[in-house]
Amino acid sequence: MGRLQNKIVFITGASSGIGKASAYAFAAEGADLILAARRIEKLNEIENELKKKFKVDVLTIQLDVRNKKDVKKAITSLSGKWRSIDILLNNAGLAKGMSKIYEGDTEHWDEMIDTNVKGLLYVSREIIPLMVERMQGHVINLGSIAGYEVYPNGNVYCASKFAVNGISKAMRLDLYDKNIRVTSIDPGMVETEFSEVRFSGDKEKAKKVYDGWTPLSGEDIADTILWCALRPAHINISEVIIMGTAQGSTTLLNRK
Ligand code: NDP
Ligand code: 8X3
Repeated sequence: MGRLQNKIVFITGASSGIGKASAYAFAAEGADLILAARRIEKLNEIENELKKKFKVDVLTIQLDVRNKKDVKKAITSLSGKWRSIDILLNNAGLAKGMSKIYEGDTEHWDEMIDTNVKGLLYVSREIIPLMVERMQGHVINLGSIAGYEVYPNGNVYCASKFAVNGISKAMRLDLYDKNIRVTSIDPGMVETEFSEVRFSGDKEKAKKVYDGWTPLSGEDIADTILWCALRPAHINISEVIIMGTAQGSTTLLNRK
């Protein structure tokens, strides 16, 4: 019997990378899942696999977290047991481009801030009240090492993750007396679709980021997220900074 039987986990950005790996990790512990992302066909494939392999209930929602109205509609229309969300994994996020602040693409800036900051807030605003009502829950936010350390040409992405860092700290102040845990998971480089998205589909350029060293995998982060979720109820893991052994900082990599 899984340790999260009868628990409900809501994951944003579950169609790929860390979110997808987390869906598998939570399902393996028996949790029922609400999976949200824009690419519904990917979510549907994951749903089928999870149901078959782990016999858990899965609900998929096509959702762009940037759309405040859609976020509200998706969450207010949840019914029955699906309203009793135990764990919210605020994972949807992305980087777009790398450039000097005076040369940045403002469309990229909007996309990063709207997704990483405003999207996370919209989803949280709808789900946390359901947790407060039940006086239980766990919010897990995907921050980044980029929320502690700025690197050259990372300006707006880093700023968006500094914002997530601040939001996680603020959530903890607002929720510690509501029996709701808040965890910030802050990885260094993880090999997912992240770099491909950052470099607008340039697979070669994306691959180079991970060449010559062993980066973290989505599964490594999912394992850490699950570990936080499985701590006894009186323990809140506030922040986890996790990097590959060959990563010394946002800019230092021990490539072979
Ligand atoms: P991926 O690109 O593999 O996954 C990103 C996920 O976010 C996808 O499922 C994507 O789904 C979803 N997403 C993006 N935009 C939206 C949106 N507007 N609405 C809903 N879902 C959206 O990258 P990762 O798994 O690496 O990234 C996950 C999180 O981890 C991000 O917040 C990222 O900033 C953070 N992170 C990543 C690190 C890394 O090096 N990879 C390191 C530190 C933190 P879809 O396109 O289907 O909507
Ligand atoms: C992703 C990690 O260092 O590429 O948040 O910005 S980094």
